[in-house]
Amino acid sequence: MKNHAFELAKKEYERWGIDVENVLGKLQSIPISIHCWQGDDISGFEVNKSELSGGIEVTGNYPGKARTPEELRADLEKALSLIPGKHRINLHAIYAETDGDAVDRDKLEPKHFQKWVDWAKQHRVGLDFNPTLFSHEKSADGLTLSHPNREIRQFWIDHCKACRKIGEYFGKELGTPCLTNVWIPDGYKDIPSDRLTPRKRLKEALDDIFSVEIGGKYNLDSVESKLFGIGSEAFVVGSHEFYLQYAQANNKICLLDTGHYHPTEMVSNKISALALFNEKLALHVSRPVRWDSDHVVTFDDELKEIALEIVRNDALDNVLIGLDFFDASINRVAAWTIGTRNMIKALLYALLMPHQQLKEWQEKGDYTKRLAIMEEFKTYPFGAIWDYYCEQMGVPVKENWLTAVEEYEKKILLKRDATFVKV
Ligand code: RNT
Ligand code: ZN
Repeated sequence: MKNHAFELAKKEYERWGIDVENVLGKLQSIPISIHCWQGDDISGFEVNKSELSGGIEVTGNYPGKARTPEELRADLEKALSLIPGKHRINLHAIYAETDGDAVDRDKLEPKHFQKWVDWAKQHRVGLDFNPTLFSHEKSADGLTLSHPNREIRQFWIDHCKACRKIGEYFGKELGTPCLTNVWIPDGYKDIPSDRLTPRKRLKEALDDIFSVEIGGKYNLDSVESKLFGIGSEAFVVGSHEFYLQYAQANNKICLLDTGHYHPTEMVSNKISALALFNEKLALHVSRPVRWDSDHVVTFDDELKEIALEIVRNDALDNVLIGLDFFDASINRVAAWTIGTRNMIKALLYALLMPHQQLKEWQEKGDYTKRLAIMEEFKTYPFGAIWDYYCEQMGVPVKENWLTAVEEYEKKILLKRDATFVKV
């Protein structure tokens, strides 16, 4: 049966020379790295679990949080069944499975992630990875790789080295390179009397971590900066300038988290600048609300602008798109579904634009036309193409995915927490 809304919409875009079928083919090939930690509020499965720390916060007590690897994987499967396309899952070191043994982070090995790899193979998803330098007694004072204490620093260096090997294992096993991303919480609550020394220590620690040759074929290394955290308001060791320079000088990938800049500073505006000097860059797409609050990604202007920058600069193969949000005040499977569908939607929106013409008008100085057409495209029948894409990919169209989440909540999630009464 013909989908009339789609056929009509397609004609509208074709008038501008946009090949909609081709766009949908392209969209299918863009993997989004979905962060596992939305499913359990960044708890992980360590035997000796510590409270969440590192200046990040998950708020809310919605029932149904995953408590075991099996639950987390089941929840991810549910979300993946509602998201069009083939994607990746982003793990943290605290999601290791150690069979009840307390294995400290510097001793982690690929075998502790074998179940994740088996699962990823079964579901044909790639894996990305992150060492966890928070929620641990050795990060209790807010310092890790820049810690003045040599032993503590060494512990975290060893952890990061172990994680790069795990990343390599993921890449080898799954046939797609793993992005292993280093983010540390290090910073000070109040004005430092010395900014240089901790930064020097961080630089040396990173040099040590990356001194182990782990080929780019299976493992890609990235570094993620931050502006401030809770308890590190005055100073963060791994600032944007620090990592931008570090990545540049050491051939590492710079990872930009959209919540890690000043409120009016936009990551969308940084992509082209970085793309000129780096073969690859990585993103943690998030949504800061007044601070680095990690709200679920919505289909807002900045998300669209990020997607536009990636698409119009032909950088789909160079930008590794990952998500980073955690909201415990809503259904967690819905959070994944909403945020990831929005990221894909934004890419589709960006792919359905007459970029060539728009660029030409700018070059000619015809800013009237540039603005007029960019504005008109905002109300082009993009929704009909999105619905058709979902249908073709075998996932629920429009808000129908919500019914599946509600059923899953009733049947599975609410049973996890028998004490919760929904009002
Ligand atoms: C924290 C960073 C970091 C974490 C995850 C859990 O501000 O954004 O990426 O959110 O590693
Ligand atoms: Zn992040």
